[in-house]
Amino acid sequence: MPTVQDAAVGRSRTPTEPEGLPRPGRCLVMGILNVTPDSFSDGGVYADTRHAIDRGLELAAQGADIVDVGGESTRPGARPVGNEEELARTVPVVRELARAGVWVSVDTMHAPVARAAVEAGARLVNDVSGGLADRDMARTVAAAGVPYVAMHWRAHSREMDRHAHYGDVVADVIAELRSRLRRLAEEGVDPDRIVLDPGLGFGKRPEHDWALLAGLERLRTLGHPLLVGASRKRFIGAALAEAGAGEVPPAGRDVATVAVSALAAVGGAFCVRVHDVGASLDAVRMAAAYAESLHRT
Ligand code: PMM
Repeated sequence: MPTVQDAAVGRSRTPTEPEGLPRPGRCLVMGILNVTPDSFSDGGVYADTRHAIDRGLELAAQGADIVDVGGESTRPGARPVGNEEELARTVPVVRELARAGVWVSVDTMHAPVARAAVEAGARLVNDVSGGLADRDMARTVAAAGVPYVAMHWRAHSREMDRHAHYGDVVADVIAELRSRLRRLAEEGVDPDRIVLDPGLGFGKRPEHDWALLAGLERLRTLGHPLLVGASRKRFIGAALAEAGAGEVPPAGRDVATVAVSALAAVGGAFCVRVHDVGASLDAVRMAAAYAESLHRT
């Protein structure tokens, strides 16, 4: 992989695997566990602790490299829940899964939740705001020394659709992520532990999501591993409808998601975040075999 110049830290970097994460030699699969009553595709399904723990164990048994535990919905228009509620939803689940040997990440924008989850055994912090929603997040992650997913984000869910305006969306997302990287480095986050995410569906219309998916190679010039969160999202539903499949609700988009997982892995994604782990795991395995044979020819 070519070495690229990372403007955030002013030194050469190769976009390889970050420290502190599993290394299976293929794109990682992160299983989604939303402990929420209102997430867009699985809200309410795993809202109680016991049920959520069982689902997390099931995701791990299906082969998830990481199980991503979230306690606050980020669906368009969603209302914030407050730290107490988010802590109560996530920490017991994180603790039990970590105790069972599962590699757990916590999906939160809030530093107190990230801190408590890491104390309970989470090994990764997944922040859809890339540190913009809580000014203590960067310092918290730096102190915890865990890998950090910084997603491209412009505004909270209730207003993000108003911010879906771009020139060249790939160039704009690269510029905004680069400025995030600079700030995160200034606040002490180890660049070798930062994973970037273009933030599909967050302040983006379907055409933006497709452009970002097709632009992974350009995004990789940032010099960091990329996480892609496409699972069941609106742009997949829009493409299905456009292609004549009719209105497909989120829970019916898993097969299409698997295809997108393969595309993302072939495009060089480091990790895909999905609801249906088993099928995407096979997809990224096929992508690895394909990439391997491309290298040989
Ligand atoms: N999408 C959602 C939640 N968390 N985290 C990352 N890093 N990337 C994403 O694209 C992302 C995320 C929203 O989807 P969900 O409600 O199905 O979890």
